[in-house]
Order: sequence, then C-alpha cells, then structure tokens
Amino acid sequence: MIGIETLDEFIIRRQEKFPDAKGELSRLLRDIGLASKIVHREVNKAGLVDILGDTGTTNVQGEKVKKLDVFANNRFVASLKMGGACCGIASEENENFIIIDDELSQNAEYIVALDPLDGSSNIDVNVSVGTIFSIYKRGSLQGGFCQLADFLQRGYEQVSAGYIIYGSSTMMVYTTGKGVNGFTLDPSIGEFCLSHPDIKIPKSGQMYSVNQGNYSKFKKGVQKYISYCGEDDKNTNRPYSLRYVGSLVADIHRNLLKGGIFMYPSTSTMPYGKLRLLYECNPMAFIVEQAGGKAINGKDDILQLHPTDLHQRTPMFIGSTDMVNMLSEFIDRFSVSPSI
Ligand code: AHM
Ligand code: MG
Repeated sequence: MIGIETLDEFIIRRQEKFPDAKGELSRLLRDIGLASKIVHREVNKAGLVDILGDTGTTNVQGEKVKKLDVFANNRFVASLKMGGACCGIASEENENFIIIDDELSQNAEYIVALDPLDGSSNIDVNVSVGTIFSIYKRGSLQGGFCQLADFLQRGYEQVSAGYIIYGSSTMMVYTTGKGVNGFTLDPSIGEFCLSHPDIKIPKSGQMYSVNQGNYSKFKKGVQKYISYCGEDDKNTNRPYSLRYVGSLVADIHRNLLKGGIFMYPSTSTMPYGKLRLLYECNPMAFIVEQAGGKAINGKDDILQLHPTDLHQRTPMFIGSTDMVNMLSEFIDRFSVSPSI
C-alpha cells in the first residue's frame, strides 16, 4: 500500500526543521484547513439546501453578496478566532480589518488576509470556486491590538500563502516560501493528503486566460499580445488555447499545473483592473513565484507593490515566466507611456 501523508503530518514534519518555531504558523494553517473542510461540505450540497443565491445585500466593493460568501467568511473568521494563532484578519467581505482581542490572540505574531469564497458568482452554476489566504508577521507589538499597517505590507513580506479549490476534488495548495505543495481532500477520511509535492509551473504553456469580452477596453500592448496568442506559428506552438473559468483560483490552478498565463488587465472603465492586491494578487503571486513563475502588474512585480488601502485593486499578469516576459515586451513596445 502507498503511504499517505496528511496535511497535519506534513506541517508538523516541516515545523520540526525549525526547532525555535513556536508552532503558531502550523496552527494557523491547520485552522484554515479545518474551516475549508466545512466550506467544502456546504459547497458540495449547495444545490440541496437554501444556500445558493444572493443575500440581497452588496459588499464594500458594491458587488452582490452570495449566501455562501457570508457562510465561508463566518467559518474562516470563527476558525481563526478560535485558534488563537493570529491577532487580526482582513477579509474581502469586511470593510475594516477585524481585531481579535482575546489575550492569546493578541500575543500572536501573525495576521491573515482572506478572500473566503472567490469566484462566488460561479457557485449557482456548479463551477469551481476557491478560498485564498495570505499570512504576514505583524509589525505592531505583540500583546496589543493589530494595526492597519500590519496588513499593508508588500507581498514579499508574506510568510505563507495558499488557496483551496473546491473543484472536481477539493485541494489545498500552499507555500511557506520553500516551494509549493498541494493536498487533495480525501472525503472518506476527512483529511487533506499530500498529492502534488513540490509543484513547479512549466516555463511556458499553451493556454491563455483573460476575459476577452473586455478586449476593446484593454490597452494596445495587451490587445497585441492577445492577438499574438491566437496567431498560427508552428515554431512556437501557437495558436494557444483560450481557457477562462472566471474563478481566479481555478484559472491559476490549471495554469500552475499545465503552464499558461492569466491576465486581468486594466480597462478603460477599470483603470486598476478588478482583482484585489491583498486578497487575490499577492497570495497568488507568492505561490506562482515559489513554483518558478512570475506575476507583474504590467510594469512591476506584484510582490513589490506597496499597498495603501485594504481593498486596493491592481491589474495582474501571472503564470509561466516566458509567457509573462513576452507579454511584458508587448506592453513595453506598444504602450504610449510606461503606465500600467
Ligand atoms: P470575486 O472576488 O467577487 O469573486 O471576483 C473575483 C473573480 C475572480 O475569481 C475572477 O478571476 C474574476 O472575478 C472574473 O471577473 P470577470 O467576470 O470580470 O472576468
Ligand atoms: Mg475574490
């Protein structure tokens, strides 16, 4: 029989390599894993219980809130509060960050940024959705309240980042800055088991992912690159295939395993694109870079950007290094000014 390694065993084994570690990060990852199993359970029976559809309210971004968004947010926040291993949470679903004010949590070293249910507009039609998380060390003093500045750190400061994809199977993929590992949930034993050790993104790929409906609103360089993707050229294996789920986690997960580029550019109506730097772009950029890929906003590395606002947006181009570099050349060649 092939031996299996559960997520908890893997985390403990990794922690043993750092004798000074207090185990807080390990606890955090396990708290996130636990909450995701509960969300997995709800997502999987979504058609049977009254959890599909809108709550009738809009979130801080003015977008419709789904019942499952609220459920997932509550689950993750409750699990992180209960665990006592972080002192604050910033969630895409909450306007302000949450201070966890019990003594144990206030003494904790970490804060978490979270998109509890990304791509939730897909949930009503049974298409994959995901959770994205990002963990930083706080700059504020342990023992007191966390501060806004704890959350506004550059992506390079992340200690860990990951996502859970609720797809044909549920998987957790995460990094602590030493490569990327993927775990598949075995529902029969209720455990995430190591299934994709040391994930590496291919240097190049055959797939590009973009909401091509926005083509006329993209800048010239991006338009030209999209045309390049669709051109016939045997030497470079073009045309590439267009694959766009509309769930960031699903699109990135596929490209991470198969190779490809994902783009959410700025448009004439959304000058900063759609995706959120803290909850979506930084964690995905950390994972993809750790797997050997690249993530830019069109000009700079995503991980170098200085956040000024919790819910700030940024354009993002992410995936196989050669493809992101080629896109970057197109942007440089066709941009009137080097703006993003
Ligand atoms: P959400 O956080 O409100 O779910 O929005 C983010 C999602 C991403 O998962 C996805 O890549 C993108 O929105 C799709 O946007 P669009 O429908 O504009 O292509
Ligand atoms: Mg999202």
